[in-house]
Amino acid sequence: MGRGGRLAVVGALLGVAVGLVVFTVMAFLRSSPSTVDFATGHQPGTPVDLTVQTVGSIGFGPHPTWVSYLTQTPSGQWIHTTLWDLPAHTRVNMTVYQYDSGSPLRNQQLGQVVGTIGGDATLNGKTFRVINSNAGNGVGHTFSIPTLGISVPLYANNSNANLCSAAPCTTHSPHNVVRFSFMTPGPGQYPWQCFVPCGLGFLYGNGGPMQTVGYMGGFLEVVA
Ligand SMILES: [Cu+2]
Repeated sequence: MGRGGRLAVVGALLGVAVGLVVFTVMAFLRSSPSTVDFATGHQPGTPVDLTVQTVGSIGFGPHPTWVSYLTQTPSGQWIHTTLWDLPAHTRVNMTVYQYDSGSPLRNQQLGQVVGTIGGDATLNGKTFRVINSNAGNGVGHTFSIPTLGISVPLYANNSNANLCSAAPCTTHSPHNVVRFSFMTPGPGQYPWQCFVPCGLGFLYGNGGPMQTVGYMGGFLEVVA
């Protein structure tokens, strides 16, 4: 093969390699979870209802065994995402369907409800300000927005019960309903996450789903 031929082969191989890299990068970028829009068309002064669920294992996608949150869209569809667009200075009425089991908290501080309107939350209709995770079923997850000083413990289900194993779970499975409200601040991006080290099989429980957007953490994109 002449010099020109060899150059052509090398060039072609290089082209394929670059193409593969670009394809992989684009596939990775596209895989980021979608955002549920609660801001567009919002009537100023009215609250936003935001409903999520926690499941012990998502049951599909690249990490079917990972623990996860899911979000319900305004039209009622369950989506595997933790990214929300929200209007600024607006009351958010949160409902969490908690389908997972739990354990005693390593840090008892996280058993407290902080930063919500009224400083409390309801568990299956009963108001509470703290959960003693050393009693009963323990705590499965928290819903926490560190930069806003908001945190709510999510009481767990009995791990011996017939728990839902794949999302989205329905209320036919054992669950706890946790409700609370908070105010969104001014525009900006605010991370939220679970503070229970629930990443089973990862170092100290803090890897995997605990550090992957779409599973145990996400963002509030607060818009004006
Ligand atoms: Cu968690």
